[in-house]
Amino acid sequence: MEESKLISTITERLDSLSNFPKMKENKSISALMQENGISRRDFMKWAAGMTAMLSLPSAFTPLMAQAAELTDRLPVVWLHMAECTGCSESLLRSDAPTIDSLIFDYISLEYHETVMAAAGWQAEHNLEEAIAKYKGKYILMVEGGIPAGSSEFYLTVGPHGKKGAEHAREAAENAAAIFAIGTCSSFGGVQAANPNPTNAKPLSQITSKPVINVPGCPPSEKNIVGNVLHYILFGTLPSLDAYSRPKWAYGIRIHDLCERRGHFDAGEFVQQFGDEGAKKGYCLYKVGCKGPYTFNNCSREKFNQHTSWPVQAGHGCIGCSEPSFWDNMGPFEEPLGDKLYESICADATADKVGVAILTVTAVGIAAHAAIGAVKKDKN
Ligand code: FSX
Ligand code: SF4
Ligand code: F3S
Repeated sequence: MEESKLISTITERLDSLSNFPKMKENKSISALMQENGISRRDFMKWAAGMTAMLSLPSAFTPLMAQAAELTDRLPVVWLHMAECTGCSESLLRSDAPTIDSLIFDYISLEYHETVMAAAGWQAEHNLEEAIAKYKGKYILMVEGGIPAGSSEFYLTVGPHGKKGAEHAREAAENAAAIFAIGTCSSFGGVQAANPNPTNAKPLSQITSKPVINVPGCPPSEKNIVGNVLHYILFGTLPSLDAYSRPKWAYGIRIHDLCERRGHFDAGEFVQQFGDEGAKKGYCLYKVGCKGPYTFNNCSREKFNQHTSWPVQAGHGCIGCSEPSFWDNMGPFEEPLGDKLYESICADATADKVGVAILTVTAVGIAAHAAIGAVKKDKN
């Protein structure tokens, strides 16, 4: 769709959304920002950053700001399955609240076990009520892998003793959009790591409804909030990759925009943590960086208000947004080399093609690292 047409479609959508009642007696987003020492100028800068992150032209910035103001019109139900709550924490725990975390406060969270006061019967009642009241209108976010056991008897939640899988399936049934938040919910995560004793599954295997995966262990707050804003702006599924991840966030490899990439290309590697190469900021491939095999926007968007990210802090990427990274990317402080080659031969899984492609890349990357190092030694 051409830009002006798209702008008018979105404007119409936002106007109609602004006629929806506010879900709660929230302060306006501007008041909330002001209270936390964030100026309108900072807010607009953030909106411009979000616009660029979603690969939209800068003309969309005012619409992005308006969409952020309307995040309190969409009810959100957030369910916890088996996980460490790191996904919620990545949004909630910051000593100086970021605009993303304030938006998370502002979103109309109708149900979220970590932040709500209710417990027991009351909590379960609130969940049922939210699902019935906002039928077909709420956004469902599910965090955590879903243990399926042999008869789904794991993860019994609440006074009725319902199973996590039942909760997730029922909530998915009438949701307007469904996000699997974190690698656990997207791909099974640490629970599903070999030997997966609870038969943990990703959300997409529990419901037949379309699920948008937002992986990362935990995912960046920008990718969570960005998905909500994308939904408010467009009301449709974003363009997804083969693993149902939005391409605007997971369309690039960590390695492609890494600030240490020049050192990789020049064959300059950290050989062990703390050596001269580490002090010079050399590439972390040989101490285990999985950036060449990992699709995520960390090297572009960074964390903590764009200040740093794992590789900048001196540790390699561990591939936390990839399926089965606990099994496939380890050991985390050793290069992958051609290790995967053996594991695929032994393991005829459905992921064979994906892993095989990865392996070809792995062998190529390992070869580059070796050749690069030889060249360097000759020099
Ligand atoms: Fe933890 Fe979320 Fe990792 Fe999983 O993040 S940070 S184990 S993705 O489900 O809580
Ligand atoms: Fe950066 Fe890792 Fe790639 Fe090296 S291997 S350039 S540290 S992403
Ligand atoms: Fe995860 Fe790698 Fe980013 S470990 S947070 S995908 S740098």
